[in-house]
Amino acid sequence: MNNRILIIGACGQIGTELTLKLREVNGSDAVIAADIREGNDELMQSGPFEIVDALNKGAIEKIIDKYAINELYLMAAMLSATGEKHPSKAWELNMNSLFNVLNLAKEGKIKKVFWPSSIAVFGPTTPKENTPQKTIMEPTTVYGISKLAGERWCEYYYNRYGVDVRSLRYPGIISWKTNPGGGTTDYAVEIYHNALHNRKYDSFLSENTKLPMMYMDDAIEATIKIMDVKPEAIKIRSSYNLAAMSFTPEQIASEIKTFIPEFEITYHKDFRQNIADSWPRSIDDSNAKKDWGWQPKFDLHSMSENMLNSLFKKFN
Ligand code: AKB
Repeated sequence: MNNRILIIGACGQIGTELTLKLREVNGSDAVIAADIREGNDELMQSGPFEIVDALNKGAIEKIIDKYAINELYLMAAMLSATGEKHPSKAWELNMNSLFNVLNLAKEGKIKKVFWPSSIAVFGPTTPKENTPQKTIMEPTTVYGISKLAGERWCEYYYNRYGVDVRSLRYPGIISWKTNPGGGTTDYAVEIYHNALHNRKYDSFLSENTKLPMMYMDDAIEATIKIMDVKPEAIKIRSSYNLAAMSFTPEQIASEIKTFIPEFEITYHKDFRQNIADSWPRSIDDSNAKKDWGWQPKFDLHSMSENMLNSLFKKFN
């Protein structure tokens, strides 16, 4: 059966690049982008687009019927920092959008679902280095609580109703095409923009705050790969740990200085420091490597080179 794909939350940081890549692979007409608002020109001009609220199950169902969709990526979510400002809205969006999609799959409307989880499922009592797939999970943010609950529901719908749902615990994602919004790891994107345009950056996380991160190209590759493998290869139906690199603000700043020697960083922590302090510093993703052949390509140096070159071309 040919893939007929719907991406909800297609205009966000990951949704935008995922849509473009899936259109490249499957053909533009087979990949429907949907979001509550329009996206950037490249996304809007590359294929079909529908306005949809992820909380409106009936509206999602209409789009599924209209385009004969069989595969759905639910990328709409409220991230960690914004979630702390609007806890009940974050819970409502993150949970009910997932229920809408899982129920549509349970009703046989779609055959396969991708839903992103996050390193935010872990909390201060989780082992911080090389955090295992299975470990203590006591998240302290509403975003993390919603992702952990979502993981349990994904596994439940797989076990109870046979829903083919697949998921990754994304680390902080770094990209140049679309900005992230409302996350704690967003500093690692802002820093490149500021390095290029202002030669300085004021970090809202302290110099030694080490967090797991990944370049967008790797995140997209992992997402497409886990959706492509046979169902039998997926041994974990909650969500897979996923890793590429870990670094601190100080380490990313000194890497940027190898390209822009005048660059300077200062530090003024805000409420996001507490969130970052509750998360792992590095992740053990050996299950993803073993079960479906995951292997990241970018490290801090190759990512920085690619980010700075791409941003330079975009703005000049
Ligand atoms: C955030 O910072 O909230 C996200 C995430 C790690 O899931 N980027």
